[in-house]
Amino acid sequence: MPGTVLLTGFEPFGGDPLNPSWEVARQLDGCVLAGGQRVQALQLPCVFRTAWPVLRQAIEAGPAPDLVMALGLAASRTELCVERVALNWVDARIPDNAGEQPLDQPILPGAPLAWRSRLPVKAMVQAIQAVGAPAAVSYTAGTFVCNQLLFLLSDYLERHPGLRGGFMHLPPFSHQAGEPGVPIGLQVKAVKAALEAALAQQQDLALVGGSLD
Ligand code: PCA
Repeated sequence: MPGTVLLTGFEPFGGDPLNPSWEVARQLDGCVLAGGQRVQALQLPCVFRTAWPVLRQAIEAGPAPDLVMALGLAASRTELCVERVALNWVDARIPDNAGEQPLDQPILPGAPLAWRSRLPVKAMVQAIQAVGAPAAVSYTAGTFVCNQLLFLLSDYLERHPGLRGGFMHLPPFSHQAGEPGVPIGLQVKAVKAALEAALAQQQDLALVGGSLD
């Protein structure tokens, strides 16, 4: 029986009035996907100490979701980025929303340096491109709250093999043609397509998607 997709977005941070990741998640709340799964949106605090505990509590609150997908803003990117790797490292360039700014330290001492996403990231990129939005596989989720969330989620998934999950970074919204970024309506469509691809495919596609630099 189709279940739910837990879709998270972050609250605004760094002085911005809104965070596209939450705006997109919020618009998809309650939406029923092609496979019958219902999207449940959840806002996460942009706080190192609490983001993962809030998500973990939501994962464990009811029947296990079919998919956990976390979204975050990457202000400098021009494409929707499906993250392949989570690094066991934090190095905050700005304080989080609780004023904490951890520098150069492992997230989980003793854990592997990185976890890889087991989602079909290239199939997800292809699905996003098919709705007309720019997309790429990304091999770094940064060293701030998003990467930490993805690392702790990935570490949890390693110990809960029945559960699937991952992370996507979104570019800023563009409001008019020619402005950098991607319009909100297209981002909503693209994330929905990526969720459907992740649910439909267990194995990734053997497509070119790496980078030389
Ligand atoms: N982006 C930040 C944290 C919250 C968000 O939306 C990041 O990339 O770490």
